[in-house]
Amino acid sequence: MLTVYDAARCPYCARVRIALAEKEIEYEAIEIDLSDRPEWLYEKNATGRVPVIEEDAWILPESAVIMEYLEERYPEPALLPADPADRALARLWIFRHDDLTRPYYALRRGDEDAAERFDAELAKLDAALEARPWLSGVAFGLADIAYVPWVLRARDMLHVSLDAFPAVSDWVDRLVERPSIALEVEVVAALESASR
Ligand SMILES: N[C@@H](CCC(=O)N[C@@H](CS)C(=O)NCC(=O)O)C(=O)O
Repeated sequence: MLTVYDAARCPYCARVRIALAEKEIEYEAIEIDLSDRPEWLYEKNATGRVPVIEEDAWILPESAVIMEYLEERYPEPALLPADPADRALARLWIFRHDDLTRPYYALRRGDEDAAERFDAELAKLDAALEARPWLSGVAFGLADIAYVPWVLRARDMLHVSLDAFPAVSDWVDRLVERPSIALEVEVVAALESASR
C-alpha cells in the first residue's frame, strides 16, 4: 500500500492526490499539520516538506518527481503524451511552474504588484490554451495537474476573477468535470470555509 504524507491546504500535495485519483491508485493519506510538523517528517524528507510518498519503506519527496514516478510505475491511464515532442512540452510547463506560483504566493502575501503579475501569467496560460486544449497538449495530463491546484486556490480562496481569460475559464470548466479535480474543488471549499 502506498502512503502519502499529505496536507489538504498544500497545492503540491494536490498534484499528487489528483494524479493518484486519475490512476485510481489506493493509498493511505497521513495528514501533516504544517504548523506543528512531526520531527519524523525530516527523516522522510530533509526539507520537512510535503508531499512525500512511501511504498514498502521506499521514500520519495517532490511533487513533480512523484508525478513522473507515478506515471512510470502505474502507466495506465497515461498522463503524458505519447509523442516525445509533446512530452517535452508538458515537462517544460511543469519545469516552469514557478512562473505562476511565485506571483500566486506574492498575491497571498499581499505584495503590491502581485495581482498584475498573476494576471500576466494567467494571460500566458490563456494564450497557450487557446492554441491547444490542454497544457499537456491534445489530452489532459500531468502539466494540467501541475497547474490547476494554484488556479483553483486563486479563484476560490483569493477571489481572482478568471473572466478576462476565456480559455483558462473553459479549461477550468472542463477540468472540474473530472472526479479527481471535483474532489480538489471540495478540498478548497472546505479550506475556504474553515478560514472564515
Ligand atoms: N518543491 C516541493 C514543494 C513542497 C512544498 O513547498 N510544500 C509546502 C506545503 S504547500 C510545505 O511543506 N511547506 C512547509 C515548509 O516549507 O516548511 C514539491 O514540489 O513537492
